[in-house]
Amino acid sequence: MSATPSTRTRARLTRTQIAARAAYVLAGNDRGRLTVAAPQLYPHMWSWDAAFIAMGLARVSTGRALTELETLLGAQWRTGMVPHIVFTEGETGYEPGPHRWACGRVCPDAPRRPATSGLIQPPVHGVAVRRILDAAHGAPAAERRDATERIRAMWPRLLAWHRYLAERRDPERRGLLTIYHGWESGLDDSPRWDAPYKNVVPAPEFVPFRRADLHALGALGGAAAQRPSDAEYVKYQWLVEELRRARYDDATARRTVSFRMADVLSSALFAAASEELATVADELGLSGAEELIGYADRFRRGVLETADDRGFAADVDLRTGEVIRTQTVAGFAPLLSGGLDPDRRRALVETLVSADWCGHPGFAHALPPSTSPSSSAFDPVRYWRGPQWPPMSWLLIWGLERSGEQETALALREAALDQLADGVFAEYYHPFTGEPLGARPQSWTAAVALDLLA
Ligand code: 9WN
Repeated sequence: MSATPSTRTRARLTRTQIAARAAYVLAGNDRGRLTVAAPQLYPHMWSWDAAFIAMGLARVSTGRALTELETLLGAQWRTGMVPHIVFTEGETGYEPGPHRWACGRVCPDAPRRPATSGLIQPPVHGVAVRRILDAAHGAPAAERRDATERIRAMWPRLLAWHRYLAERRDPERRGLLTIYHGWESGLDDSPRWDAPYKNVVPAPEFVPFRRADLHALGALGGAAAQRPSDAEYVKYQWLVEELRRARYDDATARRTVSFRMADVLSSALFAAASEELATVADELGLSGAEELIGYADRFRRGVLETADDRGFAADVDLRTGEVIRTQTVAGFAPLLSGGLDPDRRRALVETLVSADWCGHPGFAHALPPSTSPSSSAFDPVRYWRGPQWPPMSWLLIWGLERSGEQETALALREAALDQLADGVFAEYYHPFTGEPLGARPQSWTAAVALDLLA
């Protein structure tokens, strides 16, 4: 156990102080046209982090928020794919770096510059665009006009992104997005992927490279026990190698890569983001509203088809057709996609607040853990295997609000702000002690604080 004092003894910030410090963190991590995810551990732009960061920045400046999305979309592939990492030039502190991905070299659809990874992350960008436009409604006329124009200008890229996902990541039209790597889910080492990762076996000649993440975390005083294990990391690296050999071509990857999962949480977020973008299209008179509503319907249905009688959703192993039921936060996907009948929605909210989840009597803050403490896979310090992640709290608060579950949303919002009052803006938190874990300051944590306070 680390010597970090528990939340009970650490100084607590007022709400105004949280907002001021969160804005300060984002300014410190700002590199001009992008905000690094976390200066030491993740010194580049990450796709879904950028969306959350843009939502937070929108509370300070809608113009700067849009710059974030413009930078990300500026790295879009010809296929419409938005890469999970946009590399900042000259930064060598993260592995796998640009030379390992080699996207620009092996794939004609990838940009040569900026260098990017060859994966995706959960498509929450449409949610960010909606929130930026909402924030612009309250801004001075010139800022509002500028925001509207810039959203119009990025619209073809947003549509291309959603089209890419609907066509290339769900060619069988199940309403579920295919992922080829746990990194694509954003919940890298979640127990969701334990079973499918058993089939990921690096070739005997594969030489794993140095783990820069452990070095960076060590410098921050964090322990290796907070990160995915070495055994998992070799598989992560091997999957990158498999994808590179497939030249990041979706049709080839579907045949050759040893991990192919239907990700229920990303699918729910895709449904929600499509719906949000459709409202933007309506408001600004842009094309594609019907198409987006079509995606929202299809993916909502896909998510709900995996739900059990309590509304709890599951991933599907597309290599075997097996439904993989795990006690992870992804099970609450229907609260994000919407569409559950009122009985099952109630049941799902009751599960969320039960002692197996947020309501565990030992928790420092009644927030969703990444994995249920009642699961045998639960680990309170290790990454997505137990700790509480502020962006995940944000998503569930947002989903609850959209589902009309205001009371629960409010309780979670209070708990989330209470957690963030430590002023550390950590990547994730120990559910029992409230101890900050992982990278710090983490940009998306600061960003969700700003949005929650708005
Ligand atoms: C791999 C940046 C990202 C987040 C992910 C989180 C972590 C990367 C890593 O950091 O993943 O993409 O190196 O561990 O799991 O959700 O986007 O903050």
